Amino acid sequence: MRVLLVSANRELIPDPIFPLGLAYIAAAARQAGHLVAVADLCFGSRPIHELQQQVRMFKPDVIGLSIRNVDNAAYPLTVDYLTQHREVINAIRDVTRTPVVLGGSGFSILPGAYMQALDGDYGIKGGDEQNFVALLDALDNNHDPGVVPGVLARSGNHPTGVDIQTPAKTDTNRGNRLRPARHLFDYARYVRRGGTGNIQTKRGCVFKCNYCTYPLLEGNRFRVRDARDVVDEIEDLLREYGRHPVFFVDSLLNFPRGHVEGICEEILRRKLNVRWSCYATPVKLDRRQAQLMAQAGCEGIELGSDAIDDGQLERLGKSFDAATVVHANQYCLDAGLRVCHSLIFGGPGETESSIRSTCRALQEMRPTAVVAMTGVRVYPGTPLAGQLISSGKMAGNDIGLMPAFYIEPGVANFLPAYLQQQARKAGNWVLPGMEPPLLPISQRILRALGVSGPLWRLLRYSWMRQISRTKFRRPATSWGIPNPRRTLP
Ligand code: B12
Ligand code: SF4
Repeated sequence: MRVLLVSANRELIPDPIFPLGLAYIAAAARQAGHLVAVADLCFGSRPIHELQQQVRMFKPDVIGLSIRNVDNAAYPLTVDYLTQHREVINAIRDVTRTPVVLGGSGFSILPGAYMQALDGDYGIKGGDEQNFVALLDALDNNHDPGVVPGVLARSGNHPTGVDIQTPAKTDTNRGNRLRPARHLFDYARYVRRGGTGNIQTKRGCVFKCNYCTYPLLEGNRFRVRDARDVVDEIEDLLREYGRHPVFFVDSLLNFPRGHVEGICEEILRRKLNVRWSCYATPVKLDRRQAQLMAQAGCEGIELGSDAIDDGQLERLGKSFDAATVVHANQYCLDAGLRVCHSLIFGGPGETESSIRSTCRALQEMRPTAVVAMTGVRVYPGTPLAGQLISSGKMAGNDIGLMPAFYIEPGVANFLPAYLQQQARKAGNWVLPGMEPPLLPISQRILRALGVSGPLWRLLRYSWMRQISRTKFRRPATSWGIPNPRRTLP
């Protein structure tokens, strides 16, 4: 079949991100013998027009539309991408009647609602490339696509638009060493403009943080790649595209124990000169692990700490206590790693005292950077959504197509001003929902000057604070529209 794969994502902040997931889908479809073309809307000056032209010329039998982001997950400066996704699908419908298959992480969070909102012909929830291949086969052979795992057909929509989530099916590609078809895209441009490439070493997450979608998207077990296979891919990347830093897109790179160690040892064994960064958990992050990561080229880790207060960590369903975060932070700094803490303030049960204790701990820990969210983004199908609905704190209808956030009412008035004050005092904090993290133009200039790797690690410099802390009030996004109804209390 002739398959056109479209990456709808045009967000350039914090960086343009190479559509790795769609590159996997493309590789699987090619491996199954289909003729694949891609339309990447990220950089084009007239992306919609260019897409229509490509559809007319390529004449696809099937179009796969990848929807990565639903919104920017930040409050109150929430940016919702639905309008832009509608624009893309309408443009396709204007020029062809070819069936459109929706997929991607954004779609998989709200499959039923997105099927309705975009009027997709088919949708595939989750990341198993073989499901897409099976759907293509079914369409090619006039079989019933409804029997393909993870597939939603038009008739199968949930009438309410609110999704009933089940964990994504375990994917099968780990065994056959599928490599993303990066060559079909302009990977080098993403590296130039975004400062990093990306690579995946495993899927899934075994932890049960109550607000998190990752176990729903990728499954609640780890499926890990062999370290040699991962490092082969890194070597290929550096050979084909020149030396550049990579971001490991795994939910957490340093768990289960032994996984990151295997990759680091293989990098060191091959004397590979690569800079990389990743998400990590403080669980079992000890001195040895931090040192090994630093030796193998890690230039920064983003710790999913969420809070540094025992009560609040427990309420968020985290699997560690505040002392574990403090120690992990210290091991990383001692090893020379830069550390950015991702925090969520205002979740259920948060109090002024728990907020202050997290901020006090941060002052003492002196991390490289802090990204602090005001309120917690509530996604359908998560344990948090269930708790909030059953306790009457949110209505089921509130947790659907429009981005929903929860801020504990007792701290709603105190929190925004307090966080802004902390951010001003510390100097290295980013408050994505309240202060735009970076001007698109500043991002562009930094990357054009050859600054690569994660930009948060530069927040310790006052010039960086200057360009990311301007008083501008425009959207913190290149093409999304902040929702004007959302204001600070
Ligand atoms: C790593 C990551 C980042 C890194 C990326 C670094 C890099 N250089 O790659 C950073 C930190 C920069 C980042 C930024 C953002 N991110 Co992010 N990120 C992720 C994460 C953890 C993994 C993404 C990834 O690469 N996965 C690996 C690939 C292989 O999987 P995939 O893309 O999902 O593709 C698979 C399937 O979805 C499917 N698929 C994909 N396309 C298609 C198409 C079709 C037709 C089909 C059938 C299937 C299909 O098959 C693929 C193969 O398995 C996800 C969470 C997650 N676990 O998915 C969040 C996630 C994608 N991010 C999210 C968000 C919100 C953002 C930001 C908007 C946050 C912000 N305010 O800055 C920005 C947007 C940046 C941008 N320009 O788009 C959300 C999106 C949902 C939402 N709320 O909208 C997610 C899902 C996290 C969440 N909150 O649940 N992110
Ligand atoms: S927040 Fe991190 S550790 Fe917790 S479930 Fe999500 S990906 Fe796993």
